[in-house]
Formats: sequence, structure tokens, C-alpha cells
Amino acid sequence: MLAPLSHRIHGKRHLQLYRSSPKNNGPKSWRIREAIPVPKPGPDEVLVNIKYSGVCHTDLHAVKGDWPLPSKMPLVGGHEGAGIVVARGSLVKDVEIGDYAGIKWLNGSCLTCVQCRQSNESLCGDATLSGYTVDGSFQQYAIGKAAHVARIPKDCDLEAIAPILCAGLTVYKALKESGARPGQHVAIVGAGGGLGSFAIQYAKAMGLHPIAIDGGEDKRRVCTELGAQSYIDFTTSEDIVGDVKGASGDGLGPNAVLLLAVSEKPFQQASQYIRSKGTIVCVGLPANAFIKAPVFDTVVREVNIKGSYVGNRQDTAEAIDFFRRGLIKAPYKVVGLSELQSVYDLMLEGKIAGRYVVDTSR
Ligand code: 8ID
Ligand code: ZN
Repeated sequence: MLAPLSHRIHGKRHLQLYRSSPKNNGPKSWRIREAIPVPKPGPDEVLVNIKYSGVCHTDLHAVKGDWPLPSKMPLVGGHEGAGIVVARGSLVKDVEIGDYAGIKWLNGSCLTCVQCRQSNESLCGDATLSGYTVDGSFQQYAIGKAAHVARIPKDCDLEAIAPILCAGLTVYKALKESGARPGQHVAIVGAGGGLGSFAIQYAKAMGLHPIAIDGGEDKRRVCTELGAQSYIDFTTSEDIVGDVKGASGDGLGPNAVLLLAVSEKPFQQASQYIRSKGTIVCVGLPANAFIKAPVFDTVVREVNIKGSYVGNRQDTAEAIDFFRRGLIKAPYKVVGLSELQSVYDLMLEGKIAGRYVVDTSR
């Protein structure tokens, strides 16, 4: 099955991140490797010819090494990879060569532990993570466990669907976790970024009123165009708590808050503006950060605070279906894989409104 691929090996590109020294926890450098062997899928795996891959802030965390979770090194990053199945292992029966498929953050899980059996696959102790504990989608050929690769319908555009595989899926699941009902208000913190811009679209599609919080005029424009009911600029607002409450219709605060920002402060503010009985969903993963909430208020106002971590296979299928129905259109820019460093530079400065997607062929 794999033999015919060998002639295509020339020109394969793998982007790899190298730690400057094994003991050094500081920033790593990356380089492009060309003409390297195409990996061979194991019996329960598929090989996907990645066409496009979105760039998530998680990839930047992997470069910086700022999470308390060790990554593989050297590493090929990326976990929003959309492409075409070109080979499959002997046990794979339900994915065909030529199918569209997505390599997402959860590359594989055991499928037999108590968490997997209850559809909490991302909580599996043996989960493998694309672009973190196994090589990801910043390359032309990537491997995923057949059970976990996203099934992408053939009528979907691979370029546009790439960010759904993490950003879209994650915020869709987080909105479900928030318990917010159609007609209610949800504050989206970090609304102009990658996850945030998709969150506005999913929230709208789910009948919610999105209150966007981010910084700067570029993000104001994007959030407003995407359908945010109001925009609060955290860099200029003199009273974030008052402004968020004021944007929630009756002034009692949003029913839900999605914390998507890569900064600690909003994780310490949300408990002040959430509506009583409302739910704060933590999604962003700023390094070394803590959530803060007064115990008294949390109890007597019955505030829920929870985490939400990507989504399972069913969430993936549902998030893709929203996209397929034309309900999710967030802005993205396509650049070549070789321009990845400039994307990271912009991301570090907080200058990306929406998502960047890399084309693995250039
Ligand atoms: O499953 C998960 N929980 C999951 C999945 C995917 C990504 C978690 N993440 C994490 C990433 O690792 C990262 O920590 O979510 C975070 C956001 O990822 P992203 O959306 O890909 O990052 P971005 O495009 O850089 O957007 C971040 C936005 O936050 C804004 C920035 O301006 C930017 O638009 N922001 C910041 I930084 N501080 C803010 C503040 N105080 C803020 N917005 C409002 N208030
Ligand atoms: Zn991601």
C-alpha cells in the first residue's frame, strides 16, 4: 500500500522544532526539513496528505515550552491539519483512500479506559496530542489514529475548514459546556483572536448574543463584522466589569463567559461580572496563571466555574456540520509553511485578528 508513495518522497517538507539544548527550557528554534521519508501508518492509523493547517496559539506554547506538560522533541507542530487520506493500516475499514480527513489535537486515545468509554476521550491517560506528544500537521504527510481523525465531507473547502479542527471544535464544545440557552448572553474574552472569532460565529449560530472583549480597533472591526452585539476594548475600558454587565441587556451580567485569552487578568475578573447562576468556562491556557473568585459570592450567587478541553469525536462531527451548513465564516489568511515564524511573531504581539492557515506546499 505504501510503496507507490515512495516516488513522492522528494520535496516532502517537515517543519521541526528543536530545543536549543535538552536542558534549556527557553525558546526553541525551528527549521524546515525537505525530502524526508513519508511515515508509514500502523495497523489502526491513517496517513493524511495535509494540504492546509491552521496555526493555533497552542503551537506557540509548544515553541515556548511554557506549559507544565513535556512535549516530544524534536517536534513537528500543528494540529489543525486538513487533507486527503493516502494510506491506511490493515485494521482500518471505515476510512477510504481519497477521503478528506483532519488531524486534530487529540491524535489518539486508548478507547477502552473509563474516560474513553464515557466519550471523554481528551481525558484519557494515554491520549496522544498532535504537534505536541506526536508529530503534527505542519508537514505534508501526517499520521493519525483512524478512530480519531476528523471525517471531513467532500463538499467542504480544506483551506477554510482547517481552523474548525481545533478553534471551531474547542469553542463549540465550550459553548455547550456553558449551558447557555438561545436568547441568552455570552461574554467572549479574546473574541478577536483565533478561538474568539469562531466563538462569535458559533454563539450566533446557537442563538446566543455574543459580547466581544478584546483590544484594539482591528479586533473591534472583525468582532462587529462577525456579529458581536457589542465590543469592549480591554485596553481602553476604565470599568470592564461595568461595561460587560451593561452589555448584557438587563445589566445583570452575561449568563456565560468563555475565557479564551492568553493572559491571567480576565481569569480573575470574570467572577465579578458573571450573572448569578451563570457559568464561567476556562479555555485559554496562559502560562502559570490562576483563576480567582470570592468564595462567598461563588456560593451565594451559585456561580459555576469549569474547564473545557477540546472536544470528543461527536463534538467534532457536530462542529464540522455547523461549518458545512455555511453557518461558520470566520476570517483567515493563508501563507506558506515557510512563513510560520512571521505568524508566531504576530501572535506574540497579539496582532492576529482571526486565524492564519499555512499551505504545506509552499
Ligand atoms: O481545549 C482547549 N482548552 C484549547 C484549545 C485550543 C487553544 C485551548 N487553547 C488555548 C491556547 O493554547 C491559548 O492559550 O486558548 C488560548 C487562545 O488560543 P488562540 O485563540 O489560538 O490565541 P490568539 O489567536 O492569540 O487569541 C488570543 C486573544 O486574546 C486576546 C488577544 O488580544 C487575542 O486576540 N487577549 C489577551 I492576550 N488578553 C486579553 C484580555 N485581557 C485578551 N482579550 C481580552 N482581554
Ligand atoms: Zn489548538
